[in-house]
Amino acid sequence: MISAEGLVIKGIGGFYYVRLDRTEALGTGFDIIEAKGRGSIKNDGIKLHVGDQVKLEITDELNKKGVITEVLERKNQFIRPPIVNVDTFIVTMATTKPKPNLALVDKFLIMAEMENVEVIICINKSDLVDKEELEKLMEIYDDVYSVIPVSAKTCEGIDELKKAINGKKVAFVGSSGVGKSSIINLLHPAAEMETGEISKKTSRGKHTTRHVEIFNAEGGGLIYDTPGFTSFDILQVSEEDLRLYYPEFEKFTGCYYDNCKHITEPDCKVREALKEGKINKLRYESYKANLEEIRNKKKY
Ligand SMILES: Nc1nc2c(ncn2[C@@H]2O[C@H](COP(=O)(O)OP(=O)(O)OP(=O)(O)O)[C@@H](O)[C@H]2O)c(=O)[nH]1
Ligand SMILES: [Mg+2]
Ligand SMILES: [Zn+2]
Repeated sequence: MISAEGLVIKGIGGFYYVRLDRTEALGTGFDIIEAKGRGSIKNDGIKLHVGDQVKLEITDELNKKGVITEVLERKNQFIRPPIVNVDTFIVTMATTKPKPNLALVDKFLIMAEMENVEVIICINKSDLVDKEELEKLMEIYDDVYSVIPVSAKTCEGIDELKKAINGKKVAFVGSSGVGKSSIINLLHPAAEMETGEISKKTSRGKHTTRHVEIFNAEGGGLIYDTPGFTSFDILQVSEEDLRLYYPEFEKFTGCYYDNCKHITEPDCKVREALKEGKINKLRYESYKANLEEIRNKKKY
């Protein structure tokens, strides 16, 4: 029996695929072991996730099987998508097909803000719109986040994205069909993930990626591909706290009420900034949509 350490790069049906850190023991290159979690891990109430660094025992060298015995401490943890130890969220949207769902994009941003994870906004399918339309989308976020427009079809912007990844652990998140897997295929040609057509009828994605999976980035770093979804709840955020996760609002302090939600309150600095064009209107609209959703959820 050989003890080793490695990274969980995929998990399907109770099996975890662990890429070993050092493989001298096995005498091969980069090796992947199929492992189950030892009962004691489950007893501790830990569920293994893609991105976990683990200790394992290799029980069958020939068939590359093993048992995970310990999960090392996590830097951070997300439930949807279920990933851990991420440095950066690459929140991905498409210019069109599917049409941007800004309230949903914000939910990914909120998740990142809550865990203090860096954000890059990637606007894919730049080939499908004219320059003006693309710039309008970029403007929504470029006050706050770095925004990188790309096209997985023409490869426009892909080099810039590669530079931005720069050795980090980045997770591509976003709606189904926006092109996450298509982009990742270009960042690491060996990845060759399945990509899916967009439904002609609904212009929605078809949920091609079913499982989270980690790939090596060309210039160092790790890339997490995640399944897209078309909607999800936010979560544990309260009405009062939502505004905290819109960093550009925080620049405009001094509202009449300390706990101003920036909706109908008098003497609201955020709404003033909105009127003066200092806060993006679409971003404010999606803030309102998410606030409304939290309010409605509370009623039930
Ligand atoms: N025109 C155009 N089409 C693209 C581009 N990127 C991806 N597509 C197409 O969009 C469709 C969906 O792409 P995927 O990469 O499967 O999207 P995804 O975000 O991984 O979707 P899920 O795995 O379902 O979450 C495919 O038909 C791609 O060929 C692009 O930049 N331009
Ligand atoms: Mg995919
Ligand atoms: Zn206010």
